[in-house]
Amino acid sequence: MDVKIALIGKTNAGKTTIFNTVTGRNEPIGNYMFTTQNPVSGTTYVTSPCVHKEFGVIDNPINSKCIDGWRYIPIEITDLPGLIKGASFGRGLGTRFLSQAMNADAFIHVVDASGSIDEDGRIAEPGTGDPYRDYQEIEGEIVQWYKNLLENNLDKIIKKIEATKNEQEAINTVYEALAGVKITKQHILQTLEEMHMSIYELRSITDEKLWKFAAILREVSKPTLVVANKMDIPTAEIGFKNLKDKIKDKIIVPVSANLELQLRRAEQKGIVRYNPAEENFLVEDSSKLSKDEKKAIDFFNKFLIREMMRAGTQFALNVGVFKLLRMNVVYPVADPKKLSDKKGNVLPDAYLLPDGSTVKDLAEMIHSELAGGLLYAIDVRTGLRLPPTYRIKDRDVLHLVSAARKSK
Ligand SMILES: Nc1nc2c(ncn2[C@@H]2O[C@H](COP(=O)(O)OP(=O)(O)O)[C@@H](O)[C@H]2O)c(=O)[nH]1
Ligand SMILES: [Mg+2]
Repeated sequence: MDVKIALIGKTNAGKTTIFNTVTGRNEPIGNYMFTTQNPVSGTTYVTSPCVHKEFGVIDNPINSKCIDGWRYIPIEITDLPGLIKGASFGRGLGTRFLSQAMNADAFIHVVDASGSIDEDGRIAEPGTGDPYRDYQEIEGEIVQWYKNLLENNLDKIIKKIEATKNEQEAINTVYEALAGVKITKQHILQTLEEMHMSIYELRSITDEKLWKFAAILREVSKPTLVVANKMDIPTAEIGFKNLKDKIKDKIIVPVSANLELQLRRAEQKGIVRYNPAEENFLVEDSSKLSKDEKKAIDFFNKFLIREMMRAGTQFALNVGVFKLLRMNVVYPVADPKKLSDKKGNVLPDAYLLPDGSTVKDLAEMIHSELAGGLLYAIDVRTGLRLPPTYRIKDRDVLHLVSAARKSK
């Protein structure tokens, strides 16, 4: 049910540092190869202005948190073992990682923008590495993995395609063969459309065309955001510019995971606080700041925020969930007058639903019984009755009415 984001990227790019920063966890960070041996998942949050102010109520969040007027809505983040060139053929940790990555709804591709790692991900002199090459190699590995997956299933798919004259049915067979890796029918349709090809062409597809098919399928099935990490190292400025010049089709967010990790630890001690409205850190008690912490704050707020504009891991997560995955926030309530659940918790839950989801989809997400007897929803803001086909808008507060009276 949770939205899942996976961190991908070359080994030593800073994935685990980012994971620890956003989850508050303490997984081993290392400057040696493959510190992370197995995928680790944790909870982090995206932020959206909470509706409680608008309704003039004090809320008691259950599934989420409300801090300074911001709803922190949980998502799942996975840190995956480092990739290197050749992984799709078993090099390094190989395909063990890749099949795990497929559970995600979106990727954050972490790149060492400072060029402090070599081609194989070993720590090197800053500026000697090539961030764009790292990015391309990892993307290449993922496309290759998709291609392998298609190839391994191609005989099966072709047999099924040949058994039917119905194009929709033929498309279904492809998607069924790939359903284990979160590829939907919509993804297949979109890929065919962008390729200007019919599903029947898979029967005699060239190697080159299959690569292109895999590349497009990878793009549509795993929307991806690029994080340019290690911005605290001076050589990263050039690396970041270079990435922006060469990667035109993706959002690139500058980050310094190391500094942010320090600031998040200071946050846990109550010395600073992240401020989602301005995407910067506020100092709560400057007398308690260590010299390093002060430097980290200055760098984050002045350089990253003022000069680079929009930066940081929280911004990256929000962009991933709200822009790439186009999620809306919805607040279901059992009692439309008190805006509460049955126990009296006001605005208890905030859910993420992809744009285009309906009242019916929300009901299904909450409870299948509720969906079965669903009659309509009440828009708590206006008091209007909304049909099950109503498309939910961001920050809707809805009361679902079902014949089964299982309303939440
Ligand atoms: N200077 C600097 N070093 C970083 C940053 N992020 C990570 N590192 C260092 O890069 C190395 C690899 O980090 P890690 O998170 O283990 O990378 P992973 O292999 O991608 O998980 C460690 O020595 C980190 O301390 C950063 O923002 N700035
Ligand atoms: Mg790691």
